[in-house]
Amino acid sequence: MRRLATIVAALAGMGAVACATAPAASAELRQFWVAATPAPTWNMAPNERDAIHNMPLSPSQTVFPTVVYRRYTKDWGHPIPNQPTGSSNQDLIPGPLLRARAGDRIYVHFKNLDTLYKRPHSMHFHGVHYKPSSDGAYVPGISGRDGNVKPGQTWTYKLTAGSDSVGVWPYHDHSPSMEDSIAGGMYGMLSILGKGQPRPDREFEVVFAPMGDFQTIDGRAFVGNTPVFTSVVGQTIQWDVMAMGSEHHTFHVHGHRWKSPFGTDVDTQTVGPAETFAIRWKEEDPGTWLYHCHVEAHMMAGMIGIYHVRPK
Ligand SMILES: [Cu+2]
Repeated sequence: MRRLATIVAALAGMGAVACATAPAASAELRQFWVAATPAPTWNMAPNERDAIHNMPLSPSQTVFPTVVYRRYTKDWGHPIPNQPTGSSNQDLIPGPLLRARAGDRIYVHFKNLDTLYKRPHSMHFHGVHYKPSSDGAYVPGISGRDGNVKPGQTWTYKLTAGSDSVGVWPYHDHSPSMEDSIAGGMYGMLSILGKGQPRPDREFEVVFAPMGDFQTIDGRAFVGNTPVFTSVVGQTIQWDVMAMGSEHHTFHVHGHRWKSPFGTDVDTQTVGPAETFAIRWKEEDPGTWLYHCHVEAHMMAGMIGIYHVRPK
């Protein structure tokens, strides 16, 4: 008996030590407020130009009403930019970049403000741990309110970033209106750092998705409309790349190389629907570069943009 008590005491002691030194001690609760809000005149090509074929486009081809995820201050006080400061000249598509670190708890407070189509919406997250009530996917007769947030309603998705959550992951509408919502740009990314992993100086989000008659990057088509990403020589930059829809894409950056998941040097990497990857490099090549999907039909339909690297 005494021996058992000693073992229990020893285990308790180990537990105390484990708790005191556990990285969880530095874990945070990260809270985000996001709403589904109308973007009644979303324009895939605001400059009304197909810069690949050097042809004019008309608003009847490029403008359509949609609903997007938008980041808000606490308790949906007022809207704030979806993208990290200095990382892009775009907003609204994709939805907010939700950043956290392994070990963190993440609360995403979602409100459906879809006064345009008055559809139900939801948020379904990949890559993180959660209970079924935070799944956000609608299945008739099985799922709860998390997968079917009606206009005017709210839901809080409670997530945890594990050590197996490091990297970038999609989130998207998985409600009864999922198909229309994703076609209209209701998707975004989680970006989760490992414990102690430094944040990059610049983080660029590239979401390849078809939209109307075009192939878009972050909801825009053709150079002059797609995101212009910028960095300075010496900065560490990270590309967060994702595909949504039903097609595969090949992410290509001119004048740069990176390590593939197999450790080989590449300058083009494939990404399929709901797949993601994050790549990093220390920038040392000043100039104006192109990035694009290398599926040629996609590039010709708008999937191409500009990356500016300023000298130090
Ligand atoms: Cu493509």
